[in-house]
Amino acid sequence: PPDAAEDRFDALVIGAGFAGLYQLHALRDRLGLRVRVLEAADGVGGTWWWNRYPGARCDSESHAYAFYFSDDLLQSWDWSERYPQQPEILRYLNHVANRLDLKRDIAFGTRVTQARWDEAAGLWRVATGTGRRYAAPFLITAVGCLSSANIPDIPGAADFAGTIHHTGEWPHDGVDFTGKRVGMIGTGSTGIQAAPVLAETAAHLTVFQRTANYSIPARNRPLDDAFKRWAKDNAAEIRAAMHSTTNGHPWPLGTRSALEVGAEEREAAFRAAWEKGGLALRATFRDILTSRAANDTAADFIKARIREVVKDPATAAKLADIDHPFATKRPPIDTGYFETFNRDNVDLVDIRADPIARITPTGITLRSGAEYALDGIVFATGFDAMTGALLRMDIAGRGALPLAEAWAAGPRTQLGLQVPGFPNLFTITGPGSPSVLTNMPVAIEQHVEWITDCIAHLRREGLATIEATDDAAEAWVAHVNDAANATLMPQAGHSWYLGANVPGKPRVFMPYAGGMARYRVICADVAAQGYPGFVTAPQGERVPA
Ligand code: NA7
Repeated sequence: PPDAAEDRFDALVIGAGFAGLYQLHALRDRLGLRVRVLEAADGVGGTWWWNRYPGARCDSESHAYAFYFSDDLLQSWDWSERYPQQPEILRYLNHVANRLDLKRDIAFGTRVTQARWDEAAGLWRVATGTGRRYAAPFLITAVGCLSSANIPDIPGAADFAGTIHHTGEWPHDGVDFTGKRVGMIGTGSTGIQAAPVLAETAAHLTVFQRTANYSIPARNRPLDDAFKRWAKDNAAEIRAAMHSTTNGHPWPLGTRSALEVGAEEREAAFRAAWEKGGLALRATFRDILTSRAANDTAADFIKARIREVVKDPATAAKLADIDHPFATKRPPIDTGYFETFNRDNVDLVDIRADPIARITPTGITLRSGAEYALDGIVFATGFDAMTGALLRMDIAGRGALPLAEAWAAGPRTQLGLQVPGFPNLFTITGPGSPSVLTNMPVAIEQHVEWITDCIAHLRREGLATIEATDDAAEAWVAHVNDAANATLMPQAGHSWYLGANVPGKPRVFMPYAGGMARYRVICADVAAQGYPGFVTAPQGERVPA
């Protein structure tokens, strides 16, 4: 019997970032469904609500980091910079939510604590931290790929007398480091963005580096009116370009091999990309991510730039001692990262050579006994990527099967969108989707539209449930694996693509590396052929197990 204290909807969406906002709009305003979005935060924004650390900005270019499904949204918004900062993206998402009148259907401050498939009722029953319960036949997760903080388990952290903050859970009124000695752990995209900004206010910044990393200058700049006009006038062309590329950015990969041109020409191409900034260097040649010899030429070029920029040779050597191929971990872009180490108030500590032993009340102590006195510690240590946010919600499917059990050996999905044993559960940017290897809004639009079309199909056909088959998931996991192995990406042992950053997590290459354009075709074919790889059942009938 329906619980009296339970709110019934046609669909529940978890999360109000890019994905949840568009999913709400699509289901409510195109299909006419009664939808509720459940959002843990007190506002929209997702990633951009939580990640308020100093220097937080997007690595996609602003004109491409936006919704393209609505001309009104495109024409009613102007980005101020080539790479938008967190506050501007948050303003943009509020603009979207207001323009489409979305907030009235979002329950803020509502963290999902449990979701159970009720087979007899054909409903997902959802419990939340507020005590309010919800139910709907469709449950769609829009929880992001990088939203469950990876907090390192360092002995003594609880006794630290100063402040400790993870970048992805940053206080909304900021942290004042003026005159403070700050230690930052982690040199991924986040640490590389934060270090130059932290160094400007802190009395002293110590960067604790476990794994040296490549980074390319972003060459961020304000956008002029001519560019803003151009982007608006050419929205259709930009959209078409983003739909045609492997990475969802509006620029294609090079067509030549790095090895088919002479050393001088190659160097000139890398130089031009370095001056252009951002992700251009990865796109110079077609085989940067597939041939180790080609990759080495790009890697050597970047290492030479690091040694050129950083004045102290010992520090330069540590920063350039990079052991993974370029772009096999998410390639950061920066504004003055390597230059920061030329400041008098910044030091680099190599914790690969001398690991952190413990946090003491006054700072960090390394295994050698070296001590660093600190007033504040910043964990720029990343996320339990792709699966973390899903697994912490306590989702159970048919036969009360916990998702954690279904994924004990690594995530298993059909197209990254559905999990066998979990009828009517859709995972936007789930593991097995290209999401994190692409310009995220492009992946999100495609996922949302596919899910919306799928639900429309079910309703049209009088079908109540859809569920990925085991065989389809097995084949898709194998295909995701093959796609990864066709690149150099699995060679980066430390990458969060592989789950290797979280102790005890199964090592499975999670995102689909076959390219967004190819993925788009595969998904469209599945829909056009009547959803092979999925089982559907009419109202009142069980999905065959
Ligand atoms: P990343 O890319 O996962 O980087 C995390 C960094 O923190 C990385 O340098 C890690 O070193 C380091 N780390 C993680 N755990 C520890 C411990 N326990 N001790 C020392 N150092 C540690 O996360 P980001 O937040 O920078 O970026 C995430 C994504 O957000 C980014 O790719 C963009 O898509 C946006 P490791 O390499 O594991 O040795």
